[in-house]
Amino acid sequence: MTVPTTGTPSTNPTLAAWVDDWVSHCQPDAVHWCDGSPAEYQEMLRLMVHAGTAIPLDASKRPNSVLVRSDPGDVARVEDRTYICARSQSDAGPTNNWTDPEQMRATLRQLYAGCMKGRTLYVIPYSMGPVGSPIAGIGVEITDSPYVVANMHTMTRVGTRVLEVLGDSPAFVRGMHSVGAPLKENQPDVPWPCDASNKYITHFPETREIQSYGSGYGGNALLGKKCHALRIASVQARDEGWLAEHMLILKLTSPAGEVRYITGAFPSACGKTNLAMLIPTVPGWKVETIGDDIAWMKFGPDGRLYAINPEAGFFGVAPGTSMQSNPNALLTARANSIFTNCALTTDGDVWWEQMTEREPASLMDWIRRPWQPGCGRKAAHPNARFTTPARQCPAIAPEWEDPKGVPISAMLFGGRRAGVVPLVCEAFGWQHGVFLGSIMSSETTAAAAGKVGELRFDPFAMLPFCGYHMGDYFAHWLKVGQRTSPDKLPRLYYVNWFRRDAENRFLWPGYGENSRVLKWIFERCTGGGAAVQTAIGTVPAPGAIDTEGLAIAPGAMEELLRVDVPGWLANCEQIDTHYARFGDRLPQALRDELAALRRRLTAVVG
Ligand code: OXD
Ligand code: MN
Repeated sequence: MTVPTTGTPSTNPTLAAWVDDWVSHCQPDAVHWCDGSPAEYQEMLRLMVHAGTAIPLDASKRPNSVLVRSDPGDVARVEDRTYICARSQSDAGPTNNWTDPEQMRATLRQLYAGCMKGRTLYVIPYSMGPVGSPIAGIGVEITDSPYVVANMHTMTRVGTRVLEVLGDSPAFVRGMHSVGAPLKENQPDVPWPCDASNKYITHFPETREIQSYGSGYGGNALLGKKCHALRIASVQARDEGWLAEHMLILKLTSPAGEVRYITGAFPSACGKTNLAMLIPTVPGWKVETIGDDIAWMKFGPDGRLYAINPEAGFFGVAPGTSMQSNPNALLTARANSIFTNCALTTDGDVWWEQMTEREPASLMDWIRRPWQPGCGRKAAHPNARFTTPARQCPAIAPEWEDPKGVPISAMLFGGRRAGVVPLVCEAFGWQHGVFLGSIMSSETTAAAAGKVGELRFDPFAMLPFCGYHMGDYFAHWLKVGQRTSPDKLPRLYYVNWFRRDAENRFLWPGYGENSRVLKWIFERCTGGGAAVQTAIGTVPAPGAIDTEGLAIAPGAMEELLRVDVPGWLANCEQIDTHYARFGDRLPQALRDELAALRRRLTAVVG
């Protein structure tokens, strides 16, 4: 039986056959090929409102925007249900869940049988990166969720022009997604269909495929983001000699008008969006945004690494975002945005914790319950999000969509560490920088399901996102450093905005004040920036960080830059355990770096 179809089906034979197979297996009531048009986006909003998934916000306050509340069982990425189904378990490595690909395909094939009954199957052709850019990549996502279609419209470039660039090529990432909630005849739908207790987020790196089942939320369902742009792309990058990283990209301009581009890898919900959009407190300096979450980097003809932001929107963490912490993010989300799991105000707008100085007198919270200040519950879910177009960001750099990318001068690695790790430390060279990236650790946040505040090693902020063996990933980074001359490589830095004093208070104010650290890094990249060599790396010399006008406790700067030798020696023990997981796939160069660090630390203690 032919299924009623709207939109223009692709004539690409590989794509058409792949879609046909899933249509006959999932048995949707209808098929729609997405064209990426504004009318299509509006239709998705209309469908969501009609189904009770979304409510329109007051157009005078938040034009063309909706609030969506998910099922409470489907609120974050599910790392324990995320699999890398490489042919050999050893290729997935010790940091990924693994199941044999054929076994996983069989499990999912069964779950997908008839899973779209009563629903529409949408085909979303998308480009990660500016359409046609030599650094960009194409994917096609099949989904039965209008929420996913609408979010993909904002987060990626969707539609006909992508199919034109793809032509008849079979080189696209295949993403299959279903919320896993078929409808029987006359069965009413629920506002957020999902199969909360039976989620699978699976990747088949060798065949560049993704199969996701049961969740409609964020990185579990918007397959262009974490699944394609990080897990599958990291494998492509290894095979082809480039980098797909969990990094923001920013443009830093000095008062003299000189420009440097910087990337930064930080674990989820550690302030990447804030850093990418910060408003410097140092007079005359300017930060503009290229991307807030993912960077794809390839070598240009001049031997330098050029980065693009593969995404077209921001899927930002809402709680904590305010006109104080990140005005540019709030202003970006002023219109044309989808808010998920935020609270609803009595006048039809959204609210979340710390959005305003004073809490509203009453709200409807994210699980649709009445909420008042002091009631003991959060109004918004801690992982509530806004999906908003990057082009609306007041700080977006004019070149953010340049197909050739921007040349990177420095890369930051950072985590959330209450102690030990100083405010900033420059690597001695590429190999030492790769070592610093490999030992990054952070206290966990609400972006992933699980316990918040536990210390975990999160190398390069890629622990949940690396699509292959992490030991091989380190080796790949080392190899990238050998592909060009050292002076063309970005300088590498380890930063920590979250160090605390003995009373557990933050030592560093963060946010716009981070521009002081960026300024020092800029100076280092342009031949200045006074520095001292320590056992752990090169740190700013006393007075080298511009503290003019900075309100900071006496002695805090010294403490922020202090090398805590006993703390680092204890850290080395933890690194031993962390490294032991990678067995003989841990590059010898990193073992050597750890041994050298120990020697330098021991020499300090004498
Ligand atoms: C994200 C994440 O959503 O890292 O960006 O969890
Ligand atoms: Mn992220």
